Amino acid sequence: MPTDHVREPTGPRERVLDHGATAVAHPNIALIKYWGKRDERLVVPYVDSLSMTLDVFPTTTTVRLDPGAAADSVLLDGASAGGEPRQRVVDFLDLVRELAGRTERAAVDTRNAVPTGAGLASSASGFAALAVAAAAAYGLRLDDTALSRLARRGSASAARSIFGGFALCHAGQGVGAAADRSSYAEPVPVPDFDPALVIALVNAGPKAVSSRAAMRRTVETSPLYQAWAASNKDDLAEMRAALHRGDLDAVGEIAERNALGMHATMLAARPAVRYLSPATVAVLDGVLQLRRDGTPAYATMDAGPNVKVLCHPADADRVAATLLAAAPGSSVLTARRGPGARLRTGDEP
Ligand code: 2P0
Repeated sequence: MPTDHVREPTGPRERVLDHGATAVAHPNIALIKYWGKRDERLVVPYVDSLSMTLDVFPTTTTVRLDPGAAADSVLLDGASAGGEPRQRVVDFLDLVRELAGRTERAAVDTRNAVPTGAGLASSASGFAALAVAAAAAYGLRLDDTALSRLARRGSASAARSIFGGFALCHAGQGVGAAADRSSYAEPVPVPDFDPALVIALVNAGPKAVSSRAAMRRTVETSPLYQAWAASNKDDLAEMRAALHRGDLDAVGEIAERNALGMHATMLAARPAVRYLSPATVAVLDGVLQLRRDGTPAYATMDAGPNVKVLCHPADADRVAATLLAAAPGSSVLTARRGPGARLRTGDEP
């Protein structure tokens, strides 16, 4: 679905870019985590995961085909990307080109409202937006399941950001093509459950170890990994039931233990991977204090020091104030459930 035709003079030869498509996607936070890949090339997870897509920190990505170009160009927040970030986008475009039977190079312009690489799921919103925009630009007609499978090839958590609200990502069965076909996310409809997620940003800088490298090391060296992966199945079953009951306390308790268990697997890796900082622990103390004082609040942490706290919307301001007091110097923001990835039509700003 081409949305625009853009002419851009590029020096001596005027180059015509066309078939552009723009997509918007939001990050998601896993309540049941994905950690570890059973196929690194195809990005197939070891475990199922379940997440909430947020209404904050969208990524907006435009893909324009550039038939005259010898290579893809990638702009990330206005700056030309190089190294691994660029290579991941180029690899992803190669996959889309292979699926579409096309060869044109592309110009990609992606803008994150979320701090990149800080454990706030920028790769989830990023590859979900790129999947939707690139599929449209290259004329692929994919349903949401196929888009989710495609987004997974960029980043496993991106498979879930294709959908709004709550989404379950299947680890899939078999190996090779069978694993690729059967690993995708689908929505988990729980229309009456609409909690708040208070995000405590204790450090917005990029992380020291990429989640990709950290999960590889965890799978290869942590004696706790298999035990956590096995317990994830029970956590998922209990989480689904708790979501359907709209039981915030059960959802929160399961999410918190699942996240702490995931971090325990990393702490036991050799050498250890530790994303949690002193400020993270201070925020966790704040969450415990809230519960002792009668306010339901439950924490989850990803591949970074920031903490996301699940609570009733009516309690969000109190929770935010407590977390700020627990970790002075941090900033807080309240998110709710947000929309799935979608193409932006030409008349939107
Ligand atoms: C998750 N995380 O389920 C887990 C929990 C972080 C902790 O998915 O290697 O950027 O691109 O598949 O998806 C972060 O890892 O990693 C992540 P790749 P991704 O949200």
